[in-house]
Amino acid sequence: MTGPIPQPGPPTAVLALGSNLGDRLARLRAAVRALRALAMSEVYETTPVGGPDQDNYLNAVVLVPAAPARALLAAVRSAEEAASRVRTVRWGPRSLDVDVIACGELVSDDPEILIPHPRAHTRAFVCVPWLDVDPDAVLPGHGRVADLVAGLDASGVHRTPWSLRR
Ligand code: PH2
Ligand code: MG
Ligand code: MG
Repeated sequence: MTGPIPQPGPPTAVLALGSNLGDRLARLRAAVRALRALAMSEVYETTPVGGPDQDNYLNAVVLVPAAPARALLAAVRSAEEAASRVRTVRWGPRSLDVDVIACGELVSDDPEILIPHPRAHTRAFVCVPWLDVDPDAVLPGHGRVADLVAGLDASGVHRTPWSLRR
């Protein structure tokens, strides 16, 4: 084999962001700043999956420095609270939802913060943007994210021209 030896980057956690209430793009951008994202995906407009009849989401995935499960949960909650999130209906409309998807090989069976996220492998609105920030991503227990995407219905996931940077 020739060529440079690939250097692993710093350990990161994968967070999925979603918003379908208010100024969706502004909410995601504020979350990216609050969470000190190291890398960010494109922004996708997505058809709601599950829950009541509701408006389309904007979804994205960001990488943040790896941390213990409870520290990730605290960061996520504080970003959600800063977006004035109110918890009402499960899977219902929300100003900002931040879910911890994975953190390397970390497994958390803490009911407050399950890692890896138990439904991530079924969600094109998570797996498609994840590939933007890590084309070689692996979801522990489910394999390569690129392979998962190949088997998911991504017809409701549309890349937008908008950027999380501003
Ligand atoms: N989040 C949910 C339920 N359904 N659908 C889309 N398209 N995007 C989401 O972020 C989303 C959803 C629960 O958190
Ligand atoms: Mg969610
Ligand atoms: Mg959530």
